[in-house]
Amino acid sequence: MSKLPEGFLWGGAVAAHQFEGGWQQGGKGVSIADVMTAGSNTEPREITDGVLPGKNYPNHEAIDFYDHYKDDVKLFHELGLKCFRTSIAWTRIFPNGDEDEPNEAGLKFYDDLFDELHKYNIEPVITLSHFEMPYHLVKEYGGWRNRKLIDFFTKFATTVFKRYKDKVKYWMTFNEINNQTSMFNKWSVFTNSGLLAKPGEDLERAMFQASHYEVVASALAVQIGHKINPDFKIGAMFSNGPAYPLSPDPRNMMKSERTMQAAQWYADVQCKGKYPNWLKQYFARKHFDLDITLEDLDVLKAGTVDYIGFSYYASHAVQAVKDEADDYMTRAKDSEVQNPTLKASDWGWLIDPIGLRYALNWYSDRYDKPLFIVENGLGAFDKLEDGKIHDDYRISYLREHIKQMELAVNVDGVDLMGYTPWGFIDLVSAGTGQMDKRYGMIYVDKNDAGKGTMKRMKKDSFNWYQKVIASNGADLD
Ligand code: P53
Repeated sequence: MSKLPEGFLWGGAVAAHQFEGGWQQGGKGVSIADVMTAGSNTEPREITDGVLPGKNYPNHEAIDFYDHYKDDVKLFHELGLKCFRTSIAWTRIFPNGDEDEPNEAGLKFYDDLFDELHKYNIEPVITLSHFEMPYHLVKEYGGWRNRKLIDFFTKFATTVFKRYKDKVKYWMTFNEINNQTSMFNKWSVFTNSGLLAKPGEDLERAMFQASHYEVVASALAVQIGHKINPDFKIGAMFSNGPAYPLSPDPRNMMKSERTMQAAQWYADVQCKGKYPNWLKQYFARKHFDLDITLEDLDVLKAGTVDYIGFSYYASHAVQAVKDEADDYMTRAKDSEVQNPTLKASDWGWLIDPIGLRYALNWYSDRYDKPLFIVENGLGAFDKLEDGKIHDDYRISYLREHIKQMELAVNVDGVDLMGYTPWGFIDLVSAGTGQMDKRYGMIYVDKNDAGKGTMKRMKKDSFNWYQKVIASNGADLD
Protein backbone atom coordinates (compact mmCIF):
# COMPACT_ATOMS: atom_id res chain seq x y z
CA MET A 1 0.00 0.00 0.00
CA SER A 2 1.31 3.39 -1.00
CA LYS A 3 2.09 5.60 1.95
CA LEU A 4 2.13 8.98 0.34
CA PRO A 5 -0.04 10.94 -2.06
CA GLU A 6 0.18 10.28 -5.78
CA GLY A 7 2.77 12.55 -7.36
CA PHE A 8 4.80 12.93 -4.18
CA LEU A 9 8.13 14.45 -5.17
CA TRP A 10 10.79 11.95 -4.12
CA GLY A 11 14.14 13.40 -5.00
CA GLY A 12 17.62 14.39 -4.03
CA ALA A 13 19.22 17.74 -3.28
CA VAL A 14 22.52 19.48 -3.99
CA ALA A 15 23.73 23.05 -4.55
CA ALA A 16 25.69 24.35 -7.53
CA HIS A 17 28.78 25.48 -5.65
CA GLN A 18 29.10 22.22 -3.71
CA PHE A 19 29.10 19.87 -6.67
CA GLU A 20 29.42 21.55 -10.07
CA GLY A 21 33.09 22.50 -10.05
CA GLY A 22 34.03 24.18 -13.31
CA TRP A 23 34.52 27.37 -11.34
CA GLN A 24 36.02 29.15 -14.35
CA GLN A 25 34.31 27.25 -17.14
CA GLY A 26 31.75 28.77 -19.48
CA GLY A 27 32.63 32.29 -18.38
CA LYS A 28 31.65 31.75 -14.74
CA GLY A 29 32.64 34.48 -12.29
CA VAL A 30 34.06 34.10 -8.79
CA SER A 31 31.46 33.42 -6.11
CA ILE A 32 31.78 33.71 -2.35
CA ALA A 33 32.12 29.92 -2.18
CA ASP A 34 35.24 30.25 -4.36
CA VAL A 35 37.09 32.20 -1.66
CA MET A 36 36.46 29.71 1.14
CA THR A 37 39.19 27.20 1.96
CA ALA A 38 38.79 23.64 3.18
CA GLY A 39 38.37 23.27 6.93
CA SER A 40 37.65 20.27 9.10
CA ASN A 41 35.52 19.15 11.98
CA THR A 42 37.63 21.22 14.35
CA GLU A 43 39.10 23.91 12.11
CA PRO A 44 36.79 26.49 10.50
CA ARG A 45 37.00 27.33 6.81
CA GLU A 46 38.97 30.47 6.07
CA ILE A 47 37.45 33.30 4.06
CA THR A 48 40.32 34.72 2.00
CA ASP A 49 40.64 38.13 0.38
CA GLY A 50 40.07 36.90 -3.16
CA VAL A 51 41.44 33.65 -4.54
CA LEU A 52 45.00 33.28 -3.20
CA PRO A 53 47.71 31.00 -4.59
CA GLY A 54 48.63 27.90 -2.57
CA LYS A 55 45.30 27.61 -0.76
CA ASN A 56 42.93 24.67 -1.03
CA TYR A 57 39.52 25.81 -2.33
CA PRO A 58 37.41 22.65 -2.48
CA ASN A 59 34.49 24.21 -4.35
CA HIS A 60 36.60 25.07 -7.41
CA GLU A 61 36.51 21.53 -8.69
CA ALA A 62 34.04 19.92 -6.27
CA ILE A 63 32.84 16.68 -7.94
CA ASP A 64 32.98 18.23 -11.41
CA PHE A 65 29.32 17.67 -12.22
CA TYR A 66 29.87 20.34 -14.86
CA ASP A 67 31.69 17.78 -17.00
CA HIS A 68 29.87 14.67 -15.74
CA TYR A 69 26.27 15.82 -15.83
CA LYS A 70 25.00 13.45 -18.52
CA ASP A 71 26.31 10.31 -16.83
CA ASP A 72 25.27 11.59 -13.42
CA VAL A 73 21.72 12.37 -14.50
CA LYS A 74 21.50 8.86 -15.93
CA LEU A 75 22.38 7.54 -12.45
CA PHE A 76 19.78 9.83 -10.87
CA HIS A 77 17.24 8.29 -13.22
CA GLU A 78 18.34 4.79 -12.26
CA LEU A 79 17.84 5.76 -8.63
CA GLY A 80 14.29 6.65 -9.62
CA LEU A 81 14.26 10.34 -8.72
CA LYS A 82 11.04 12.19 -9.48
CA CYS A 83 12.71 15.52 -8.82
CA PHE A 84 16.18 16.96 -8.48
CA ARG A 85 16.93 19.98 -6.35
CA THR A 86 19.90 22.12 -7.27
CA SER A 87 20.68 25.82 -7.51
CA ILE A 88 21.61 28.03 -10.41
CA ALA A 89 25.08 29.47 -9.81
CA TRP A 90 24.39 33.21 -10.01
CA THR A 91 27.99 33.69 -11.27
CA ARG A 92 27.34 31.56 -14.35
CA ILE A 93 24.55 33.90 -15.37
CA PHE A 94 25.96 37.23 -14.16
CA PRO A 95 29.67 36.55 -13.48
CA ASN A 96 30.16 39.77 -11.53
CA GLY A 97 26.52 40.29 -10.64
CA ASP A 98 26.24 43.82 -12.04
CA GLU A 99 26.49 43.26 -15.81
CA ASP A 100 23.83 44.58 -18.17
CA GLU A 101 23.59 41.36 -20.14
CA PRO A 102 23.63 37.75 -18.92
CA ASN A 103 26.30 35.24 -19.91
CA GLU A 104 24.87 33.02 -22.64
CA ALA A 105 27.23 30.08 -21.97
CA GLY A 106 25.98 29.94 -18.38
CA LEU A 107 22.33 30.04 -19.42
CA LYS A 108 23.01 27.32 -21.96
CA PHE A 109 24.53 25.01 -19.33
CA TYR A 110 21.28 25.00 -17.34
CA ASP A 111 19.19 24.64 -20.51
CA ASP A 112 21.13 21.49 -21.29
CA LEU A 113 20.88 20.24 -17.72
CA PHE A 114 17.11 20.80 -17.52
CA ASP A 115 16.63 19.11 -20.92
CA GLU A 116 18.64 16.15 -19.71
CA LEU A 117 16.48 15.91 -16.56
CA HIS A 118 13.23 16.14 -18.53
CA LYS A 119 14.44 13.38 -20.82
CA TYR A 120 14.03 11.13 -17.77
CA ASN A 121 10.95 12.86 -16.38
CA ILE A 122 12.89 14.32 -13.48
CA GLU A 123 11.41 17.61 -12.30
CA PRO A 124 14.00 20.31 -11.50
CA VAL A 125 13.54 22.14 -8.18
CA ILE A 126 15.66 25.26 -8.28
CA THR A 127 17.11 27.50 -5.58
CA LEU A 128 18.05 30.96 -6.85
CA SER A 129 20.63 31.77 -4.20
CA HIS A 130 22.40 29.01 -2.28
CA PHE A 131 25.45 30.49 -0.51
CA GLU A 132 27.08 31.42 -3.83
CA MET A 133 26.51 35.10 -4.64
CA PRO A 134 29.02 36.88 -6.90
CA TYR A 135 32.14 37.85 -4.96
CA HIS A 136 32.34 41.09 -6.93
CA LEU A 137 29.09 42.21 -5.26
CA VAL A 138 30.80 41.70 -1.91
CA LYS A 139 33.92 43.66 -2.80
CA GLU A 140 32.31 46.50 -4.74
CA TYR A 141 28.98 46.91 -2.99
CA GLY A 142 29.49 45.43 0.47
CA GLY A 143 27.20 42.48 -0.16
CA TRP A 144 23.58 42.58 0.97
CA ARG A 145 24.09 45.55 3.28
CA ASN A 146 23.60 47.54 0.07
CA ARG A 147 20.06 48.17 -1.24
CA LYS A 148 21.35 47.95 -4.81
CA LEU A 149 21.59 44.19 -4.33
CA ILE A 150 17.81 44.00 -4.60
CA ASP A 151 18.05 45.18 -8.22
CA PHE A 152 20.91 42.84 -9.08
CA PHE A 153 19.09 39.88 -7.58
CA THR A 154 15.73 40.61 -9.19
CA LYS A 155 17.45 41.03 -12.54
CA PHE A 156 19.08 37.63 -12.10
CA ALA A 157 15.74 36.12 -11.01
CA THR A 158 13.85 37.70 -13.93
CA THR A 159 16.47 36.44 -16.40
CA VAL A 160 16.26 32.81 -15.28
CA PHE A 161 12.47 32.84 -14.72
CA LYS A 162 12.01 33.96 -18.33
CA ARG A 163 14.59 31.66 -19.81
CA TYR A 164 13.36 28.53 -18.01
CA LYS A 165 9.67 29.33 -17.70
CA ASP A 166 8.69 26.12 -19.52
CA LYS A 167 11.40 23.95 -17.98
CA VAL A 168 11.23 24.73 -14.27
CA LYS A 169 8.09 24.97 -12.17
CA TYR A 170 9.41 24.70 -8.58
CA TRP A 171 11.63 27.49 -7.26
CA MET A 172 13.03 28.71 -3.97
CA THR A 173 14.52 32.15 -3.43
CA PHE A 174 17.23 32.05 -0.70
CA ASN A 175 18.62 28.87 0.79
CA GLU A 176 18.44 28.70 4.60
CA ILE A 177 17.97 32.43 4.75
CA ASN A 178 17.63 32.15 8.54
CA ASN A 179 21.10 30.72 9.29
CA GLN A 180 22.52 34.20 9.55
CA THR A 181 20.30 35.05 12.52
CA SER A 182 20.06 31.70 14.25
CA MET A 183 23.72 30.78 14.05
CA PHE A 184 24.96 34.37 13.89
CA ASN A 185 28.66 33.97 13.33
CA LYS A 186 31.13 35.29 10.78
CA TRP A 187 30.64 32.33 8.42
CA SER A 188 26.86 32.18 8.40
CA VAL A 189 26.63 35.92 7.80
CA PHE A 190 29.17 35.69 4.96
CA THR A 191 27.62 32.68 3.21
CA ASN A 192 24.11 34.10 3.44
CA SER A 193 24.73 37.78 2.76
CA GLY A 194 28.34 38.26 1.73
CA LEU A 195 29.01 40.43 4.77
CA LEU A 196 32.36 40.73 6.47
CA ALA A 197 32.36 43.04 9.47
CA LYS A 198 33.88 46.43 8.74
CA PRO A 199 35.97 48.01 11.49
CA GLY A 200 33.66 49.53 14.06
CA GLU A 201 30.53 48.12 12.44
CA ASP A 202 27.83 46.36 14.43
CA LEU A 203 27.64 43.09 12.48
CA GLU A 204 24.29 42.18 13.99
CA ARG A 205 22.73 45.38 12.70
CA ALA A 206 24.33 44.83 9.27
CA MET A 207 22.95 41.29 9.22
CA PHE A 208 19.40 42.51 9.93
CA GLN A 209 19.71 45.21 7.28
CA ALA A 210 20.98 42.64 4.78
CA SER A 211 18.21 40.23 5.76
CA HIS A 212 15.63 42.93 5.17
CA TYR A 213 16.88 43.60 1.65
CA GLU A 214 16.85 39.86 1.01
CA VAL A 215 13.27 39.35 2.13
CA VAL A 216 12.24 42.31 -0.03
CA ALA A 217 14.16 40.87 -2.99
CA SER A 218 12.53 37.50 -2.36
CA ALA A 219 9.03 39.02 -2.25
CA LEU A 220 9.70 40.91 -5.49
CA ALA A 221 10.95 37.71 -7.12
CA VAL A 222 7.76 35.91 -6.09
CA GLN A 223 5.66 38.60 -7.77
CA ILE A 224 7.84 38.74 -10.89
CA GLY A 225 7.85 34.95 -11.21
CA HIS A 226 4.07 34.67 -10.97
CA LYS A 227 3.70 37.24 -13.74
CA ILE A 228 6.08 35.34 -16.00
CA ASN A 229 4.36 32.02 -15.36
CA PRO A 230 1.30 31.83 -13.08
CA ASP A 231 1.95 28.10 -12.62
CA PHE A 232 5.27 28.68 -10.88
CA LYS A 233 5.46 27.47 -7.29
CA ILE A 234 7.92 29.75 -5.54
CA GLY A 235 8.94 28.85 -2.02
CA ALA A 236 11.04 30.11 0.84
CA MET A 237 13.76 27.92 2.31
CA PHE A 238 14.56 27.74 6.02
CA SER A 239 16.77 25.64 8.19
CA ASN A 240 14.82 24.02 11.01
CA GLY A 241 16.66 22.58 13.98
CA PRO A 242 14.10 22.69 16.78
CA ALA A 243 15.40 24.03 20.09
CA TYR A 244 13.98 21.91 22.92
CA PRO A 245 13.98 23.12 26.51
CA LEU A 246 16.47 21.04 28.46
CA SER A 247 14.00 20.63 31.33
CA PRO A 248 10.44 21.67 32.25
CA ASP A 249 11.81 24.72 34.08
CA PRO A 250 9.63 27.55 32.67
CA ARG A 251 12.71 29.67 32.04
CA ASN A 252 14.06 26.94 29.79
CA MET A 253 10.72 26.78 27.99
CA MET A 254 10.90 30.53 27.41
CA LYS A 255 14.45 30.17 26.16
CA SER A 256 13.30 27.48 23.74
CA GLU A 257 10.49 29.73 22.49
CA ARG A 258 12.86 32.64 22.00
CA THR A 259 15.39 30.53 20.17
CA MET A 260 12.69 29.32 17.79
CA GLN A 261 11.37 32.86 17.27
CA ALA A 262 14.85 34.08 16.46
CA ALA A 263 15.48 31.20 14.08
CA GLN A 264 12.14 31.37 12.27
CA TRP A 265 11.19 35.07 12.05
CA TYR A 266 11.86 34.94 8.31
CA ALA A 267 8.91 32.55 8.05
CA ASP A 268 6.63 35.21 9.53
CA VAL A 269 7.88 37.71 6.98
CA GLN A 270 7.92 35.43 3.95
CA CYS A 271 4.69 33.53 4.71
CA LYS A 272 2.55 36.10 6.51
CA GLY A 273 4.04 39.15 4.83
CA LYS A 274 4.95 41.05 7.99
CA TYR A 275 7.53 41.36 10.71
CA PRO A 276 6.59 39.81 14.06
CA ASN A 277 5.96 42.32 16.86
CA TRP A 278 8.74 41.05 19.09
CA LEU A 279 11.28 41.70 16.34
CA LYS A 280 10.05 45.25 15.73
CA GLN A 281 10.45 45.84 19.45
CA TYR A 282 13.92 44.36 19.34
CA PHE A 283 15.02 46.62 16.48
CA ALA A 284 13.76 49.63 18.43
CA ARG A 285 15.35 48.55 21.69
CA LYS A 286 18.67 48.10 19.94
CA HIS A 287 18.34 51.46 18.11
CA PHE A 288 19.16 49.76 14.84
CA ASP A 289 17.33 52.40 12.81
CA LEU A 290 17.12 50.12 9.79
CA ASP A 291 16.26 51.22 6.27
CA ILE A 292 12.79 49.63 6.06
CA THR A 293 10.41 51.75 4.00
CA LEU A 294 6.62 51.69 3.90
CA GLU A 295 6.90 50.63 0.29
CA ASP A 296 9.06 47.68 1.35
CA LEU A 297 6.36 46.61 3.78
CA ASP A 298 3.81 46.61 0.95
CA VAL A 299 6.15 44.50 -1.15
CA LEU A 300 6.48 41.98 1.67
CA LYS A 301 2.72 41.75 1.96
CA ALA A 302 2.24 41.22 -1.76
CA GLY A 303 5.03 38.69 -2.21
CA THR A 304 4.33 35.88 0.21
CA VAL A 305 5.61 32.46 -0.84
CA ASP A 306 3.65 29.52 -2.23
CA TYR A 307 5.27 26.92 -0.02
CA ILE A 308 7.86 26.38 2.69
CA GLY A 309 10.95 24.43 1.73
CA PHE A 310 13.10 23.51 4.70
CA SER A 311 16.11 21.52 5.79
CA TYR A 312 16.08 19.28 8.81
CA TYR A 313 19.16 17.51 10.15
CA ALA A 314 19.15 17.66 13.91
CA SER A 315 17.49 19.11 16.96
CA HIS A 316 19.09 21.17 19.71
CA ALA A 317 18.56 21.60 23.41
CA VAL A 318 18.74 24.94 25.17
CA GLN A 319 18.62 26.22 28.70
CA ALA A 320 18.22 29.68 30.14
CA VAL A 321 21.49 31.22 31.17
CA LYS A 322 21.66 32.87 34.55
CA ASP A 323 21.33 36.66 34.38
CA GLU A 324 20.74 36.51 30.66
CA ALA A 325 19.61 39.79 29.14
CA ASP A 326 16.02 39.86 27.95
CA ASP A 327 17.36 39.22 24.52
CA TYR A 328 15.68 37.12 21.86
CA MET A 329 18.48 36.94 19.41
CA THR A 330 21.73 35.68 20.79
CA ARG A 331 22.08 31.96 20.97
CA ALA A 332 24.56 32.31 23.81
CA LYS A 333 27.12 29.53 23.72
CA ASP A 334 26.29 28.29 27.18
CA SER A 335 22.57 28.21 26.46
CA GLU A 336 23.15 25.45 23.90
CA VAL A 337 23.46 22.15 25.77
CA GLN A 338 23.73 18.44 25.12
CA ASN A 339 20.52 16.45 24.99
CA PRO A 340 21.15 13.28 27.02
CA THR A 341 18.32 11.42 25.26
CA LEU A 342 19.91 11.54 21.79
CA LYS A 343 23.00 10.23 20.04
CA ALA A 344 25.15 12.48 17.87
CA SER A 345 26.74 12.04 14.43
CA ASP A 346 30.52 12.13 14.00
CA TRP A 347 30.14 15.86 13.55
CA GLY A 348 28.16 16.25 16.75
CA TRP A 349 24.76 16.72 15.08
CA LEU A 350 22.03 15.16 17.24
CA ILE A 351 20.11 12.39 15.49
CA ASP A 352 16.41 12.93 16.15
CA PRO A 353 13.86 11.55 13.67
CA ILE A 354 10.88 12.63 15.82
CA GLY A 355 12.18 16.18 15.57
CA LEU A 356 11.34 16.07 11.86
CA ARG A 357 7.70 15.27 12.64
CA TYR A 358 7.76 18.08 15.17
CA ALA A 359 9.21 20.54 12.62
CA LEU A 360 6.55 19.56 10.06
CA ASN A 361 3.78 20.15 12.60
CA TRP A 362 5.39 23.38 13.75
CA TYR A 363 5.33 24.96 10.28
CA SER A 364 2.00 23.47 9.34
CA ASP A 365 0.23 24.88 12.41
CA ARG A 366 1.69 28.36 12.07
CA TYR A 367 1.72 29.05 8.37
CA ASP A 368 -0.79 26.73 6.73
CA LYS A 369 1.30 26.40 3.56
CA PRO A 370 2.37 23.29 1.70
CA LEU A 371 5.71 22.04 2.99
CA PHE A 372 8.65 20.52 1.16
CA ILE A 373 11.52 18.78 2.99
CA VAL A 374 14.33 19.87 0.69
CA GLU A 375 17.25 18.66 2.82
CA ASN A 376 17.73 15.86 5.32
CA GLY A 377 20.51 13.36 5.80
CA LEU A 378 23.49 12.06 7.70
CA GLY A 379 27.03 13.31 7.15
CA ALA A 380 29.29 10.34 7.89
CA PHE A 381 32.65 8.77 7.10
CA ASP A 382 32.26 5.93 4.59
CA LYS A 383 34.55 2.96 4.17
CA LEU A 384 35.17 1.55 0.74
CA GLU A 385 35.49 -2.26 0.96
CA ASP A 386 36.00 -4.29 -2.22
CA GLY A 387 34.39 -1.56 -4.24
CA LYS A 388 31.34 -1.50 -1.95
CA ILE A 389 30.09 0.90 0.70
CA HIS A 390 27.87 -0.72 3.31
CA ASP A 391 26.26 2.41 4.76
CA ASP A 392 23.62 0.83 6.98
CA TYR A 393 23.99 3.80 9.40
CA ARG A 394 22.78 6.11 6.61
CA ILE A 395 19.92 3.81 5.64
CA SER A 396 18.81 3.66 9.24
CA TYR A 397 18.94 7.47 9.59
CA LEU A 398 16.88 7.98 6.44
CA ARG A 399 14.42 5.18 7.25
CA GLU A 400 13.61 6.57 10.69
CA HIS A 401 13.15 10.09 9.30
CA ILE A 402 10.92 8.90 6.48
CA LYS A 403 8.79 6.99 9.01
CA GLN A 404 8.23 10.18 10.98
CA MET A 405 7.51 12.11 7.79
CA GLU A 406 4.86 9.56 6.85
CA LEU A 407 3.28 9.84 10.30
CA ALA A 408 3.15 13.61 9.87
CA VAL A 409 1.34 13.19 6.56
CA ASN A 410 -0.96 10.28 7.37
CA VAL A 411 -1.72 10.90 11.03
CA ASP A 412 -1.20 14.66 11.45
CA GLY A 413 -2.52 15.68 8.02
CA VAL A 414 0.48 17.76 7.05
CA ASP A 415 0.40 18.92 3.42
CA LEU A 416 3.77 17.73 2.14
CA MET A 417 4.97 18.13 -1.44
CA GLY A 418 8.11 16.05 -1.40
CA TYR A 419 11.33 14.89 0.16
CA THR A 420 14.81 15.47 -1.25
CA PRO A 421 17.63 14.02 0.89
CA TRP A 422 20.70 16.24 0.96
CA GLY A 423 23.89 15.43 -0.91
CA PHE A 424 22.51 12.16 -2.29
CA ILE A 425 25.62 12.25 -4.45
CA ASP A 426 28.73 12.97 -2.33
CA LEU A 427 29.79 16.61 -2.46
CA VAL A 428 31.71 19.32 -0.64
CA SER A 429 30.37 20.10 2.82
CA ALA A 430 29.19 23.69 3.21
CA GLY A 431 30.08 23.92 6.86
CA THR A 432 33.53 22.34 6.81
CA GLY A 433 34.59 22.24 3.13
CA GLN A 434 35.28 18.52 3.50
CA MET A 435 34.64 15.75 0.97
CA ASP A 436 34.85 13.06 3.63
CA LYS A 437 31.74 14.32 5.40
CA ARG A 438 29.57 12.28 3.08
CA TYR A 439 25.79 12.32 2.71
CA GLY A 440 25.58 10.39 -0.55
CA MET A 441 23.86 7.30 -1.83
CA ILE A 442 26.28 7.70 -4.71
CA TYR A 443 29.93 7.60 -3.68
CA VAL A 444 32.39 9.91 -5.39
CA ASP A 445 36.00 8.83 -5.25
CA LYS A 446 37.65 11.99 -4.00
CA ASN A 447 38.98 12.79 -0.53
CA ASP A 448 39.62 15.80 1.67
CA ALA A 449 43.02 16.34 0.07
CA GLY A 450 41.28 16.61 -3.31
CA LYS A 451 42.68 13.28 -4.51
CA GLY A 452 40.77 10.49 -6.24
CA THR A 453 39.52 9.21 -9.58
CA MET A 454 36.13 11.00 -9.35
CA LYS A 455 34.54 7.66 -10.12
CA ARG A 456 30.90 7.30 -9.05
CA MET A 457 29.79 4.14 -7.18
CA LYS A 458 26.48 3.03 -5.74
CA LYS A 459 26.38 2.62 -1.98
CA ASP A 460 23.95 0.18 -0.30
CA SER A 461 21.71 3.16 0.41
CA PHE A 462 21.28 3.63 -3.36
CA ASN A 463 19.52 0.28 -3.72
CA TRP A 464 17.51 0.90 -0.59
CA TYR A 465 16.27 4.38 -1.67
CA GLN A 466 15.44 3.01 -5.11
CA LYS A 467 12.93 0.64 -3.46
CA VAL A 468 11.57 3.38 -1.24
CA ILE A 469 10.78 5.55 -4.25
CA ALA A 470 9.43 2.69 -6.36
CA SER A 471 7.00 1.77 -3.56
CA ASN A 472 6.12 5.44 -2.91
CA GLY A 473 7.36 5.14 0.64
CA ALA A 474 5.66 1.84 1.52
CA ASP A 475 8.76 -0.36 1.47
CA LEU A 476 11.28 0.96 3.98
CA ASP A 477 13.00 -2.35 4.81
P1 P53 B 1 27.20 20.55 5.95
C1 P53 B 1 24.47 24.70 9.08
C2 P53 B 1 23.46 24.09 9.79
C3 P53 B 1 22.49 23.38 9.12
C4 P53 B 1 22.54 23.27 7.73
O1 P53 B 1 25.67 20.94 6.01
C5 P53 B 1 23.53 23.91 7.03
C6 P53 B 1 24.49 24.63 7.70
C7 P53 B 1 25.57 25.32 6.95
O2 P53 B 1 26.70 24.53 6.95
O3 P53 B 1 23.61 23.90 5.70
C8 P53 B 1 22.75 23.16 4.89
O4 P53 B 1 27.58 20.55 4.50
C9 P53 B 1 22.96 23.72 3.53
C10 P53 B 1 23.79 22.85 2.64
C11 P53 B 1 24.75 22.04 3.50
C12 P53 B 1 23.94 21.11 4.36
O5 P53 B 1 23.02 21.82 5.14
O6 P53 B 1 27.90 21.60 6.72
O7 P53 B 1 21.80 24.14 2.87
O8 P53 B 1 24.42 23.68 1.71
O9 P53 B 1 25.67 21.33 2.76
C13 P53 B 1 24.74 20.21 5.26
O10 P53 B 1 27.31 19.19 6.54
